[in-house]
Amino acid sequence: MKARWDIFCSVVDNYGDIGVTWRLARQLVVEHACAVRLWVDDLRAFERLCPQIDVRRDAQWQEGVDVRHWPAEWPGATAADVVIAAFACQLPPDYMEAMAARDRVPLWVNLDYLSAEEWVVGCHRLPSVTFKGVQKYFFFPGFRPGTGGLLREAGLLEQRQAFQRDAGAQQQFLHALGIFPAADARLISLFAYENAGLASWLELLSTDGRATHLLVPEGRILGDVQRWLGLERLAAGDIRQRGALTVQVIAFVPQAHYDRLLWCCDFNAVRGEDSFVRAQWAGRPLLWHIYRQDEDIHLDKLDAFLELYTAGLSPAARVALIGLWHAWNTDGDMAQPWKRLLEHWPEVNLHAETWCLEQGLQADLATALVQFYESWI
Ligand code: TRH
Repeated sequence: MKARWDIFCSVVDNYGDIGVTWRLARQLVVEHACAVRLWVDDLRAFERLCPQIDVRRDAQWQEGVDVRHWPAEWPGATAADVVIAAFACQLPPDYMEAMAARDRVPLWVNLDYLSAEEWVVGCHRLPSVTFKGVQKYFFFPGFRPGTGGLLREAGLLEQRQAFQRDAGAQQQFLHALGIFPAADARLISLFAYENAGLASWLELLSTDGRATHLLVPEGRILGDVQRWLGLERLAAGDIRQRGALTVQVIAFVPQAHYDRLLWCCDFNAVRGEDSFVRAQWAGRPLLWHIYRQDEDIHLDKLDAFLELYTAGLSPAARVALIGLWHAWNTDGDMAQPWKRLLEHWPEVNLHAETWCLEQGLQADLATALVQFYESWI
């Protein structure tokens, strides 16, 4: 009998909640033969990442996953063997009653936010609250040994490396998206929240000795791009040139295509959680726009990651990379930090691949969850 898993996803904002849970659900089905229902409260957000989603349907199969629209009422709910509440979302009370009513209570897991902080190791897999005899556990993704690891599909790094070795495949992929960068241009993707520091970076890129082709998926940073270009409106398909800089707005692409886009680029600006991890699997230098939290606590999270990520760099490259990431996350001036990073480009480039391969040695998150369940039963 296949183990039955229920994953609950409440879309708080943006796309990270659904991005992570959809990826996890597919991997559990494909690689671990689990029967997975994915309960999502916002199918429109889901549709952006997975255009096959029919937003009018309450139940549908997508890539082997039983996708359900989270209903308002849960009469006659049946609970699965493993219940994942993603990012501390509240389970429906009737569903919790169904968990408690099972002959064998389910494994109840809170899949937490990703953090490189040290305390995560101590809290990973610890018991949390109980409900009528059903125990909930913390499960922390992470970069350090002793955490739940990162989402990484089997063979992902090999696929990525093969794609990056194949110039023809990359060109074909980019052309299909309407992207035709000049042969010597630096290709950069830009997925970020609003950022007042963007103008200083674009200004510098436009006066640079080397051409840059900047790909901007439609989203929150677009307002800053428009302002810098002095335009009222930008939309997918628009291309504008300022000096050495070509800015191209592209439509939001399905999740698998976004991976390939990251693999094609020389440098990826990413945000939140899932794109941040995918940029690391791309093995290319990256810039993280971390999700802002009250009292700037996100900056501790940023520094915790930087400490780990830059440990293998020379002191000068380390200072350059940290300087750039700090500037980006404090709406600071990007011109000088970018110039400094370029001085260390070969080292930073090589390091991105080394870091990726090192992280790839750890068990991936889906496997770690399955192992947790197996040891729990
Ligand atoms: O969208 P994000 O900012 O998401 C999250 C949420 O805000 C969440 O509430 C918060 O807690 C978390 O950040 C820290 O960034 P993220 O996590 O990178 O999610 C974006 C998803 O969208 C990711 O799965 C990649 C996908 N994507 C595409 O599929 N196509 C695209 O064209 C792009 C740009 C992204």
